[in-house]
Amino acid sequence: MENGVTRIGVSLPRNLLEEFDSIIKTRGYSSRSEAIRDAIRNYIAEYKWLEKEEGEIVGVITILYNHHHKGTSDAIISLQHEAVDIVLTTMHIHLDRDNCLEMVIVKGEMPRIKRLIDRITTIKGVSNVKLITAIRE
Ligand code: NI
Repeated sequence: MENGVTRIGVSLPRNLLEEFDSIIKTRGYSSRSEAIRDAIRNYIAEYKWLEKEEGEIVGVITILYNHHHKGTSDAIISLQHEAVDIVLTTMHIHLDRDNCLEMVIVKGEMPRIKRLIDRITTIKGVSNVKLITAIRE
């Protein structure tokens, strides 16, 4: 068990919190704090997994973003141009009026792919970035 408890205050967009609350209600969490603790543990586990991966991999980076947000799609495209040696191809799907899903197929050394993911993740307007690595024999 974790020792000690620290209280933190977090500012969140209202719609993000409403969505979170609706999901945790469906999943039966007794408190918002418990759900947030679980979400943070998952975030840490995912990051640690990403850190452990090494060597050359083939994978798909999925990027969800709001295309109304000024500069977001330009920034995503620029990063792909900078990493042209590891980006094999890109598929862009206009999900609805606001959101785009971009799937970038990458092949290269994990540290470079991680760096690309970190940079995409911090672009304003990007709401979700995931890496799916293909299993190779
Ligand atoms: Ni689009």
